[in-house]
Order: sequence, then C-alpha cells, then structure tokens
Amino acid sequence: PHTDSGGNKKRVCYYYDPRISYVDYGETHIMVPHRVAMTHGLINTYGLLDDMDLLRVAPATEEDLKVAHSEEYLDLLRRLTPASYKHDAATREAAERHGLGVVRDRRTGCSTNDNPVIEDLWDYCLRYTGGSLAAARALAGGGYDVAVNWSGGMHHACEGGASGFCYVNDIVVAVRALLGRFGRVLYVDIDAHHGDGVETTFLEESRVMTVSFHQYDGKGFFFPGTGGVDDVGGASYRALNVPLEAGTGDELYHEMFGPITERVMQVFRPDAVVLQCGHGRSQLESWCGADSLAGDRITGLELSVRGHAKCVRLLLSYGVPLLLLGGGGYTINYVASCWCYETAVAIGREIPDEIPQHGYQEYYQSQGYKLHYHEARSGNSDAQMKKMDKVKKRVMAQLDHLSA
Ligand code: TV1
Ligand code: CA
Ligand code: ZN
Repeated sequence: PHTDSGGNKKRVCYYYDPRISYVDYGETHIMVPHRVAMTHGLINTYGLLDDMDLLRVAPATEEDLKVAHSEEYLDLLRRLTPASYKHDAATREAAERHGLGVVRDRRTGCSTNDNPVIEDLWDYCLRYTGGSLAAARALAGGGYDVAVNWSGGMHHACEGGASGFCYVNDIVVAVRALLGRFGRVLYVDIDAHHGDGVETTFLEESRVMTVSFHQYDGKGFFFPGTGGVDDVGGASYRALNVPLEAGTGDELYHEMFGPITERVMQVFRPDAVVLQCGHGRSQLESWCGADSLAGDRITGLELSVRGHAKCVRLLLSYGVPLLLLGGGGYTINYVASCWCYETAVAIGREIPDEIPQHGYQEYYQSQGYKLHYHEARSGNSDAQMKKMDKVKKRVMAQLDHLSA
C-alpha cells in the first residue's frame, strides 16, 4: 500500500537526536531547535516510524567538518563557550570576526545576535551534522532511496564563519559524502532565504549544481540580500537563483518550481538530489516589518503545507536518491506540521488532517489541531504572474547554457 505514484515503495531512513531539541539559542531568538522534537512527536503519533529505519548514529567528528570549514574556524568553535566569550576579550574578538556573538553590521550599523554563543555549541554542531552525514552515507550505501534529517539544512554557514543561525554547514559535508559515490549531485533549496553558503562553496565544483528559490527584494533588506536572477555562478551556470516576491502563494510558486526543476533534471542529470526544506513562509514580520524597515512590509512566502510538500513529491518522482533536510521555519507548530506531512509523503502514505492526541497536542490548538492549517491562497495577481514569467524565461535561458 505504501507506494508512490509510480507504484514503487521508497526505502526511507530517518535521523532524530533528542539531544538537539534541548539546544537553546536564547529566550528571544526565533530559531527553536525544540521544533524537531515536536516534528518527531507528530511523526511518532501518526505511526510513521513503522515505515522508516531510524538512524541512530554517533555525532560527526572534527575531521568530518574539515571538508566544509577552515581549521581556524573549527578551533574557535570547539573551544567557544558562553563563559569564554564573556570573560576572555581575545576569544570574544575572535568569535565576532567569525560571525558569532553580538556582531555589528558594517553597512547598517545595527548590532545583531543571529549566531549566539550558546551552551554546548560544538556538541550541537557535531550532532546535526552527524545526522546529515549519516543520511548521506545511507544513500551512498545504496540501501535507501530517501534519507531525512530535519535538524540539518544549515545553508548559510560558510568556510570561515557562522551566518544566519548556521554555525556548521552540514549540507556541504553531506554533499561531499554523496560525491564519494554519486557522479553529480543537485542541491535544491526551498527555504525562504537564499542558500548562499552552499552556493558559494560549490561554485568551482563541476559535479554539483545549486538551485535556490527564495524571497528577494532587490534592495538587500531581506537576508542575506544575495541570489538575484542573474547570479548564476559566473560562466559555469551551475548556480541558479529564483528570486520571489513576498506574498508568493502555491500557484505562482509552482509555475516556477515544476518547470525549472524539470529542466534542471534534464540538463544536469543528477545521480542524487539534496532538498533543503526550510519552511516556505518566513515569519519575520514582527522584526523586519514597518518599524525596522520603513515602509517595506515583509510578508514572507505564502505556501500551504501541501504546496511546500509538492516540492518533495516532485523531486521524489524522478526516482533519484533524495536527501531531505530541514532549515528555517519560525512558527514551530507550522514547521512540525509541514515536516511531518513531508515525511509521510516520502514514505508514500496518506495521513489524516486531524492531529492525533499526543504529548505536544496543546501546540496545535491555534490551528484547530489540523495538519493543514492554511489552505492554498487563491492566485497571485496577473501583474505578479507576468513578472514571474519573465524571471522564469531568464532562468530557462540560463539553463540552455548547460545543455550545450
Ligand atoms: C536574536 C533574538 C536574534 C531575536 C534574529 C531575523 C534574532 C532575528 C532575533 C532575525 C530575529 C534575521 C539579518 C541583520 C543581518 C541580519 C536556518 C543586518 C525576529 C536557515 C537567517 C535570517 C535565516 C537572519 C536562516 C536575519 C534560515 N532575520 N529575532 N535575524 N543584519 N539576519 O537580517 O535561512 O532560515 O527576527
Ligand atoms: Ca532558498
Ligand atoms: Zn530561511
């Protein structure tokens, strides 16, 4: 019974480490690792664990992380603690040079603590990266068709530093592991932010292609400000960016996603695919709204759970090994609903909308205890559709360079 549209049962493995869900970015921070425990709670209560193998693995090692980061940065990460950050000026300066702690933005002059120096930082990094690495190895071993790590997907971390809540780039580590077995690896990023760290890392790697769909304002207000349609990774055309306007709903999103990924599959012919499933709607209004960015109200992308999961469905349909990773997502009950549903999609099971009784039940009250809390918003405006059609044509033309 558990088959995809092609009638094939997918062999799925899944990583979950309860230790990650106790990690605390700070009381006011919007990144809440507890959401992976909530996701796991839903997955468990829907009985999805019966249809997947649980990957229980040791954390990554420092050696594993060296394929993605400089030794200098790793040395810092390993020894950084809230106490050393607070009491040792040299450590504090080094941290801030690498994007950690309270950092002042040179352009805006604003201070941010996106990447706080938290308790057990190093252990956290080793654990979520260990999950992505184990998942990649499970695919490389040939025993699975889909591997899942909802605690991974930290796409902004770069070689020498932290960025956008990401300390270690587990995606880079996982992609390199996949390259040990697969000839070409495609990275698709549906997080509402540009997957800049992964894109930059693989610009010179001819066996990797990166494609990011994200909210983009052309003015650099919306983080990280990169990923315009003409950002194609120089002459290689293996970095593709699909900038979207705030308010983009299911219909418009899939006018872009389906045709673009289909063409990518055709011209790049990947042997494995990595999908970063950052939640499509970024709930940052309270901070990025009218008060801090005068007049520029950021509404985020407006995908429904089904619309978001359609990306998973489409990429599954190619029958190429698929690594599913988490990423952003800041309304934790929505994130858990979305990732639970996507896990069900991966194993090919329909699950009821009504959330079964379980320990985290109370989190879902505001959404009426329904998985699908938000139905597809009816269409975007004609003007927006036309504008996006132009972007699509540009992207398609860029893809022609790869087919040559
Ligand atoms: C501490 C406490 C940090 C509350 C950060 C929102 C906070 C944000 C906080 C926040 C917040 C950002 C910037 C500003 C660059 C800075 C996991 C000029 C209410 C993958 C990362 C977004 C997204 C970073 C990560 C962004 C991901 N937005 N409250 N910080 N400076 N940083 O804009 O792609 O989802 O918001
Ligand atoms: Ca993205
Ligand atoms: Zn994001």
